[in-house]
Amino acid sequence: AGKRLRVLVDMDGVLADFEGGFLKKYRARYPDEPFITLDDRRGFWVSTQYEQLRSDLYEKAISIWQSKGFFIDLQPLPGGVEAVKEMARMDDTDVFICTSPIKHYKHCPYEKYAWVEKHLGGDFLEQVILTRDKTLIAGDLLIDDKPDIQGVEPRPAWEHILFTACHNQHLSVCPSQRRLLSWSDDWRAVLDSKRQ
Ligand code: DGP
Repeated sequence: AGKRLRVLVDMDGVLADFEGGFLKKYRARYPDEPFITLDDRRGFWVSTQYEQLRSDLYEKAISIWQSKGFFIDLQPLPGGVEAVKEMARMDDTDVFICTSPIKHYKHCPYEKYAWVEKHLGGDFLEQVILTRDKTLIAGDLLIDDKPDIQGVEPRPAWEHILFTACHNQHLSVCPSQRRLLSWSDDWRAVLDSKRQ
């Protein structure tokens, strides 16, 4: 009998449409300011690219995800909720949602739990891990759209599967790094490749 497989799934950019939600609310709040289309997004940090566009847009970008309602209003990315529910039903498989809250804690942590309850159900709240350091969390796989995941643990237990997002789609990552292009990609094969 093989051991159980533990899958860590990121939230923003993997299950929840952070980039789309940001752009929509930014344009609604600042209709006269320049913006970056999703096609033109480069780099993980939204605020960094807006700062490069014009320095005062840094604070305006941050104001969007610090606002009440930002995280709970994020739309699910296609197929993500269904994939995670299917993983949770698989034999010998444990799935956790592993997400880093922003440091402006007034709304974000609460709304992340509320989002999970709304889209995955109350039972799934057991599976939520909020951490600013994902290297400390032991798992077989971490499905995440951030290209460089670092923390205090130099040798994390997981293999990072880079989930394709607007900001990382043009990045050439090292050949050993595996990608999931979307939830239509063969995530079941990725899980199977880690089973013993
Ligand atoms: P995670 O996807 O779990 O690694 O969490 C990263 C969070 O940071 C997520 O909520 C998206 C958010 N984020 C994106 N761009 C920026 C940025 O420029 N500054 C900050 N503070 N957070 C950002």
